[in-house]
Amino acid sequence: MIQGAVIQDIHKSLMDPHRTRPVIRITIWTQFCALCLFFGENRISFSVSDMSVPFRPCSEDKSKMNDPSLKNSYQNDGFFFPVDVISPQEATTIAQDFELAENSVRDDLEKSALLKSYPDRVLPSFDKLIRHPQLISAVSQVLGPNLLVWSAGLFIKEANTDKVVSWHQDLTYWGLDDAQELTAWVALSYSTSDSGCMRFIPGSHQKNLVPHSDTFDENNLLTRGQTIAVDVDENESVSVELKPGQASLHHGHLFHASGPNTTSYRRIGAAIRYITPEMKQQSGARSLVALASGEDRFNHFSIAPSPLQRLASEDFNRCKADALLKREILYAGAEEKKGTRY
Ligand SMILES: O=C(O)CCC(=O)C(=O)O
Repeated sequence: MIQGAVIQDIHKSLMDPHRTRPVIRITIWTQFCALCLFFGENRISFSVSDMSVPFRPCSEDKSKMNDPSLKNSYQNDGFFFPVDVISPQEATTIAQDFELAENSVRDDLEKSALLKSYPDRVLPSFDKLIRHPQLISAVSQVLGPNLLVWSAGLFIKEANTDKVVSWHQDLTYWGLDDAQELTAWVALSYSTSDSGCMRFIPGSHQKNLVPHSDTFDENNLLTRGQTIAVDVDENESVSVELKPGQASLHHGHLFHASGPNTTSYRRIGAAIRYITPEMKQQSGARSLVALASGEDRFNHFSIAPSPLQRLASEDFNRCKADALLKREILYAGAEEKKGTRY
């Protein structure tokens, strides 16, 4: 009972964002999860809707990684989830590594932006994540064994924020010549309806690309605040709730969006964009990719080396050059170029 009270005390202090800074909160969360594991989860009763418990052990979930229906569901619906990639504890460690890095470059706006857009190019922990065997195994079931990562940017929704992502199709502005692409969105915190998880429209990937209009809404996390300009029946949408360490897979033509974060925790996800090496930029630009699995016999892109250490200047410079190139691609034809991504 005393143990339960101690744990509940830690839990209460973690709920108050004014009392703890993000990095410290994650450290305490790790200890909190360890306590929960040690004393047995059953003795502590937090309601499931209280997702302010970001890193909770979830050992009972069976991995769907080798589920034979993965490819069928993906082809029919345009998405598949959940895929158990790493444990909640590993997800905590990666989120913690990012937040430490975020803290150390906080006075440098350029590096801060690059860190969010290229965590896999400047942090070894994220480079390892994009190559994780569980992830590669799941993605290969759809795209085959040869995989490049075109980008792996973070989508972060701070606690109690109005930031949203409007209905869109990913491949609209990426300037790629084909649709051999898949996003694995890996949750590094809980991602629930309350914290603004993604919503997918099943089967919408079969529509090819539809017209979008740019809003440049400052509450929109997309580069151009682009939004689908045809009707989207939101009643058909599926909420993609994930636990830390789980991923969803979605097709580059799938209609998807996400709402605000009304919880007291920070929702973090890495959107890892896998493509096949046959793909190329329509402009002929050699954008920066990572060779995550297999081989590249096409040489359409510039293959980045793995980061040798955290936050190396050489890696930031490589990302900066690619960000200039990607901005040209992503804002092609746009009236404004004011987004902060890339
Ligand atoms: O993280 C989100 O809320 C949206 C992410 C998204 O649109 C994407 O990964 O394509």
